[in-house]
Amino acid sequence: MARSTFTRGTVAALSAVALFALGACSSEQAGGTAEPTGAAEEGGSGDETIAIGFSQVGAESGWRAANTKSIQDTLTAENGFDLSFSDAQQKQENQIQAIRSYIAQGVDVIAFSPVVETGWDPVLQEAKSAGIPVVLTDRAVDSEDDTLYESFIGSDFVLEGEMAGEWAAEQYDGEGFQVVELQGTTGSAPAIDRKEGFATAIEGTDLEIIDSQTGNFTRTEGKQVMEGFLQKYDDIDLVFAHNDDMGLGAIEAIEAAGMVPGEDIKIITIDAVKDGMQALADGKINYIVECNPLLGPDLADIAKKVVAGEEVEKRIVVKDEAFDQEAAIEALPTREY
Ligand code: GYE
Repeated sequence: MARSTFTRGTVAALSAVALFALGACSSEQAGGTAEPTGAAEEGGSGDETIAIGFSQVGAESGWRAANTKSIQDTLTAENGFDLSFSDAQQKQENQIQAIRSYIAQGVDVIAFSPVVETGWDPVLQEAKSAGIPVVLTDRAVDSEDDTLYESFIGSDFVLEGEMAGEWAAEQYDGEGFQVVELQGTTGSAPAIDRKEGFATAIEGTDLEIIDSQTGNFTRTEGKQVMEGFLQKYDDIDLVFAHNDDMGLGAIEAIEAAGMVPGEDIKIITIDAVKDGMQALADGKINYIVECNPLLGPDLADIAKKVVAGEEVEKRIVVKDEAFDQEAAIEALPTREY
């Protein structure tokens, strides 16, 4: 796909200007949390409030909690939004239902983070027919028709997987490492892309993925799957977990089996949320590739432009860093999430 890209820094700068301009003409208000309201109550006549419906994936991880907070803290009445927020509990049918109810409410914009990649065309077509623009955040959809959404804001998950794999190869190639992989939610963009990126990066090395199963991005399932791996194999050298939470679950399983995580079995994860970074600082995780969850400001910016009928970038790529133990110790005190 040939898509134009726009980096987060630029967007953040633009959105800061937009928010400042808005703040300057709104009356002082204490910034409370966004309320799930019935959207544009008076039909939006006169005032410029943007009614936005947001369908969140769920509350499966620390990353998701930080992402929800960023969205709710940014799409406030003070910033010119009337936010309807819903949590789909990791179920596509719940997201489809939420999107349909936003269409029925007649919101100005719909935003969502699609739990899985496929199966969205019919509901997105309904939004399009109703004239309601859609913005994707965090995860992509797999659709032939990219007129079904205005913009997709989120990280490059293939690159994240590659960064994890490159570090693994750099550290451990030549040692015949046996790797187990804890995959994210089956069919989700980050699970598909991180798996692909990691596999590509370790190609041609002697690191071998001996098993790969989903832990659904949760700590509980990550632990259960790791327990299964530990029963099945007695020579696991490295865990690649598609997020911190599953890596933290794996730590519990490894410790329960009488081994030392980070030493007997190395661990690489993705996200770099607080709990993960703490485990990295403590030496229980060896390396973390960041996935920035603070998408609220970019979403606010794009939503305003879309409603104003302005042209927006089709793809906004969020930049991510990576951390080893030393970098985690340094970053932790000022970490926002
Ligand atoms: O890595 C994981 C969350 O879609 C990038 O979803 C997101 C992923 C994140 O559950 O922790």
